[in-house]
Amino acid sequence: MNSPRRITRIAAALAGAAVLTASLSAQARELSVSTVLSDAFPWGQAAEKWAELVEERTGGELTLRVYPNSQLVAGDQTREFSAMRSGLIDMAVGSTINWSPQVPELNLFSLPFFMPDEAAVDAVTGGEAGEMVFEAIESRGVIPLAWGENGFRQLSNSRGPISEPSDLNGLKIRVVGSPLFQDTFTALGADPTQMSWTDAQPALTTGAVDGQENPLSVFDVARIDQVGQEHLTLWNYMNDPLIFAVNQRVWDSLSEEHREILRETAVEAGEWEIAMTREQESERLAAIQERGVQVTELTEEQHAAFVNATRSVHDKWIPRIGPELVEAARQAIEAR
Ligand code: X2X
Repeated sequence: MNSPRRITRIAAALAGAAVLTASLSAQARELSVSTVLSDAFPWGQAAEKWAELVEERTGGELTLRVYPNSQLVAGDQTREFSAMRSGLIDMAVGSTINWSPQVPELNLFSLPFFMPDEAAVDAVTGGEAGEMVFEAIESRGVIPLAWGENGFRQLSNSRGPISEPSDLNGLKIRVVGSPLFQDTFTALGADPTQMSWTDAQPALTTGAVDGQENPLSVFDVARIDQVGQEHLTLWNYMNDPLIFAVNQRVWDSLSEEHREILRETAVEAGEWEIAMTREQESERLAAIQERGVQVTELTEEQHAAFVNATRSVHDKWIPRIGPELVEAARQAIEAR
């Protein structure tokens, strides 16, 4: 039975366990990371990679817990930045599009046909313009750490091939909840409807919308063709970088060592994800074509027609983005 000695031993063991638990919880700190897409996509994999590297380099003292599918903002991805700024979310790997309603400078990346290729994107993010964008984020209470990439966004629809602006006439296109997109697709003669990614998939399935735009990785992994999107136009009209970032107060509460680790691992995870996303583009396109999607590439002339049709978007948005920032980006692109 329970002898006094045995009870003492049990009490000692319990006390030991309590001390151990206390010291473990004092050391381990869990931080939430919001993403829109899960780890079925490069975007979600970027966040998981970051978490993995942080766990490893802090010896488990910091744990990043990734919450995909915009679940921390109830599916409303355009509220992610505000939630991170207010501290509802500790960190995020987020899209420049989704944060642009709160950080107007981020609309730089959505200016139609402004960034012609990957080298242009790298020249912008890696140079003075990129620093200006990071300062704009920081001035709003969020610390940006590194870049990732959702990718060049391509146009799909269920009606027919699109090779000139008039092909978009009257087509209902799902766009993200960022006002610039409304302007771009209106300028092109389409009928844009803003909705979250969560709402986009059912809208495509029921045919409530005729088309959408997203990078090839999203089109491929989400099997957008299987909801009737059988026409895809490769028009590279904009690139959608991702940004790894942390709430300011969370950042301030971390040790110098942990901050350094968070930053260097974000850079590593971002570089890894950008390289992977780009490498996979051609095999994704091949897979999409194999599934029967009709792919349209634009001639130089057709491309120019889209550029001309969207000039008014530049006129309206450059003052909001900041002419200096746009100029710094333009120079970086020219010098690439
Ligand atoms: O909603 C979209 O289209 C997505 C998933 O690409 C973004 O979050 C910008």
